[in-house]
Amino acid sequence: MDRNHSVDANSKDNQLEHYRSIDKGKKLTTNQGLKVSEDEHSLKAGYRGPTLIEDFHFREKITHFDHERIPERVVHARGFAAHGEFELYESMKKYTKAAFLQEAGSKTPVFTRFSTVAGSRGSGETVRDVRGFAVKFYTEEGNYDLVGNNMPVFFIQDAIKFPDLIHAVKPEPHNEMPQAASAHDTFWDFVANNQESAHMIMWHMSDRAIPRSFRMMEGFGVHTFRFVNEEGLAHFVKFHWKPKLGVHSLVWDEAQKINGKDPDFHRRDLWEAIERGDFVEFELGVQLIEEKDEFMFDFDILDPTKIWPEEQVPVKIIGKMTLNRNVDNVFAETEQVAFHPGNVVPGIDFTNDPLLQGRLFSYTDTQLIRLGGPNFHELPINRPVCPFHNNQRDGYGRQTINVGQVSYHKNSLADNTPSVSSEEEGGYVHYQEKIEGRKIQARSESFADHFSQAKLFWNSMSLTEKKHIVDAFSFEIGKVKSMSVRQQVVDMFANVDVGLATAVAEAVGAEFPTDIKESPVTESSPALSQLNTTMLPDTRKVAILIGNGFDGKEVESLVSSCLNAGMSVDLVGEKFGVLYGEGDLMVEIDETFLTVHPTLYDAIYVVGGEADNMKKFTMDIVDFINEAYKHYKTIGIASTGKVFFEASDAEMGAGIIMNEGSDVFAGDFIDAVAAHRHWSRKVYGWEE
Ligand code: HDE
Repeated sequence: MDRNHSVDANSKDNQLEHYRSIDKGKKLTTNQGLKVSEDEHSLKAGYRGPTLIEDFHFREKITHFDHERIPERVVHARGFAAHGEFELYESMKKYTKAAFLQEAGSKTPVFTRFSTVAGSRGSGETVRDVRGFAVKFYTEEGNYDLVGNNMPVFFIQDAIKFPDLIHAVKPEPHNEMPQAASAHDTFWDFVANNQESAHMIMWHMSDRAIPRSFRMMEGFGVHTFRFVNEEGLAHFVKFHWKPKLGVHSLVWDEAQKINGKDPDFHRRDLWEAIERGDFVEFELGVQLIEEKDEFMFDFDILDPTKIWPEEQVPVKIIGKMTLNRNVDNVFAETEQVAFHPGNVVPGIDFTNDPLLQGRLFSYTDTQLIRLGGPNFHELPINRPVCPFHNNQRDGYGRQTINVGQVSYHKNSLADNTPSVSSEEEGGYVHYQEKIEGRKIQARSESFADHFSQAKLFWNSMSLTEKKHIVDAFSFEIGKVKSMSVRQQVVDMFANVDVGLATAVAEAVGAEFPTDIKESPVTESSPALSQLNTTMLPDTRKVAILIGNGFDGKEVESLVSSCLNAGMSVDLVGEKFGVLYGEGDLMVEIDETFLTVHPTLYDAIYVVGGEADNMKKFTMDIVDFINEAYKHYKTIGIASTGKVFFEASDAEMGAGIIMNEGSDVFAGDFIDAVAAHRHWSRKVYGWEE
């Protein structure tokens, strides 16, 4: 192959450097470069007179402002992104000829955008929703986009149904409510009447829909793609991103409160982690199935409502993505980035998954309206890092100055250039899949089983996760006004599990299901339970609740142990300023009870002490303890903190760590934080 263009991890950053503009320290000018002498007052006919139209600076400034907005994405409007690199662990040469997957150790620049789906651009981030997980690889052969989600299946099997699904989940058209929520009539009416959604709904009602962080969720390509190697041999492939920090979620009560306390919770978490140097790592995994084994499974491998259970088809880890640089400008980069599952490179091809096929049309189409014309590939964030040449010309906002007389193929005036490339030269050649059949508008019979994998998912959940699913259904269906829709949903999920359907029926005042055809599946897939994920203390946030007179040695030792374990610590007090501990030790407060909330932390450490308003101080600390307790978080109690703990509703039990002055305290506390949550704790009367 013609490899005259080399790419390294810095290629994209170097390219973007040409477009960056630093305004600080510069003179203000118009867009024509004219220096401006006045930016406070428009040009008027006299001090009290009308503004004059000849004030070109005023006109330009206002006109530009009037046109600042572009349409938000029709789905995935609320998102946040970062730059990084992808490093290949081992050559995938055997399976694919994609250049960026050939040499172990090679690095490719990436840009990754995470998003919610249903909410508009300003909506809260910890809503119950699917998360988008879109990665643009800037490879030497052009951009490759892996536009995935944090759940491995989808609601529908054919792209023609996407507008129906989205119309149903978006705020209802007559009153534009609710925002960024699926808990309403039209969504559940859609579900009950489109039962292919059953498996995805199980994921959507599970903890996967309320991630603790973008850094702590998996990503999936969802569709089945094809890897094609140099010899033309193809494998079916599914893509997985595995977070190094494990897969962790919020609890629903906490997620709802965070939307009020910090609607930017997820983007802030990502932004701050990268700013601190806690770079965000995901490993890339692939599941591979040989072409000859296409029909070996009891599900259709082209059906996007099905997973390939990891126990059946193992995930092979092939590389790592590290997000290590925040954007300079959210509009220019995050908002204008244009992903497209059809952006592929030689060695990666499509399959006949009917959902994927429809997506191949939709993404360019949506960019045309969103980014205002056909030249969005010229925007700095979208430009490939390799050269590009063709006969496409003109259009709104065209930036490239194509030099020369010729803009057509074939030609003689430019020696028939730009010329096409042979396969050997790196030209993209579509995989020659043999197709036969009649044109038909129907679904394959092999796509008809909607409940077996929904049941597999349910079977794979721990008791705690099952309880969360029942609660999520009960909340969502409880928000549905139509009793008929409530009943239809209960009846539908009796096909998954009668216990689940009955519990939901009880919670929402529906009849118990009668016509029961529960799926007979008894298998489970342990990889699906979040209880089997990686548990690490790294980057976890602890609030230390503190007043004057604290035990300096105790606090100092815990803080340094937490920092050594890669955690971060905020000292939270009554007001900003300095506090004094025993022996005149001084500490500075990072946050106050007013500026933060227990839902914004992974754990608390109760030091207590004295304050100006002791009653309020005690109430604030007790509130923190009660909230952290009911969200199953680790609570550390210093010797001076016991009285506050006793004043709270919390009870001794899992994840409550008393500092009795022993050497093992800090270690126990850190292990408890790493465990994420303590589900065996008695809360709301639920126990495992
Ligand atoms: Fe998308 N999707 N989608 N989608 N999707 C868009 O493209 C669409 C689907 C996904 O951060 C839109 O640029 C159709 C599955 C992500 O910019 C639009 C169908 C998966 C993002 C669109 C699907 C996704 C989008 C809106 C049914 C997971 C955000 C704005 C066949 C594999 C990318 C845009 C970003 C965005 C269409 C289903 C992931 C309208 C028709 C399945 C992560 O083109």
